[in-house]
Amino acid sequence: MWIGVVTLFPEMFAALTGHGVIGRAVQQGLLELQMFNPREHGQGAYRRVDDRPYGGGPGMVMMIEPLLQSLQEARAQAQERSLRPWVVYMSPQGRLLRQAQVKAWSQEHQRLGLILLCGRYEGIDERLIEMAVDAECSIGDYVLSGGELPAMVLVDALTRWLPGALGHGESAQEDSFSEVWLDCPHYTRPPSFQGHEVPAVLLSGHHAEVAAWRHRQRVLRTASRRPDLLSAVELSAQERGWIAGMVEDHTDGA
Ligand code: 9WO
Repeated sequence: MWIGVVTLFPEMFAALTGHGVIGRAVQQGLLELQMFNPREHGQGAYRRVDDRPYGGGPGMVMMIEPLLQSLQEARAQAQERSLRPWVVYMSPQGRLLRQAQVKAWSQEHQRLGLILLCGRYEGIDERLIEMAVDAECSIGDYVLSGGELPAMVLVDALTRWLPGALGHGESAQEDSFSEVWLDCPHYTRPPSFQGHEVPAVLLSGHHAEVAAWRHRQRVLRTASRRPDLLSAVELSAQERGWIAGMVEDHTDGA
């Protein structure tokens, strides 16, 4: 997958490409990350990329022209690879990123490529969004100092779905569970630690019982911690029963 990133701080992305799953994906050629710095198209001797906001107020706004030139540079690189990438602006005003969308985009944009636009200051000139942005993407309801960390979050989430990116031991949780339910609790040795025990079923060796226990834990944790996620699923009678028993049992696993 080819991903172009338009950013004033390309060095930040070394944190992503230098380690672990993403680093390996880059080395294996599964992921190509290309940086485009609007500073190179800045105006005047000081390579200016920001200006004061019309209407007044504090802070600065990123100017259209340097960003548009970086976008054109990125598009040209995409074209050389026969790609037709979307431009995605990382912004708290965007649609909230979810795992189902990550999975869909990882497939879609393996064919098309992706250009991630990272804002700084108070943001970018709205006309650039109208003219050149296909989607706005938020990773959560908080304001940061720029779009770079959210862009890295998106690249990380997408890369995990690239065929061959994860090792044998790792799984992208391809089952339908990962989009719907929270994860179950995990344990490793020792079986008893300072009076805290590993649930006996996990030591039993009964694979079917382990699977059933894990599924129940996922359902109960989702119901107790993120009930908002339940509206997206059709609950089975068994799952409804587990949730109904939650309050009496005090066994929400949370
Ligand atoms: C600042 C601000 C202040 C008060 C109310 C709303 C506000 N929004 C912003 C804002 O969007 N500032 C941005 C800083 C300008 C563009 C880049 N910045 C950014 C991107 N901060 N946080 C993100 C971001 C992107 C995706 N997902 C979560 C946060």
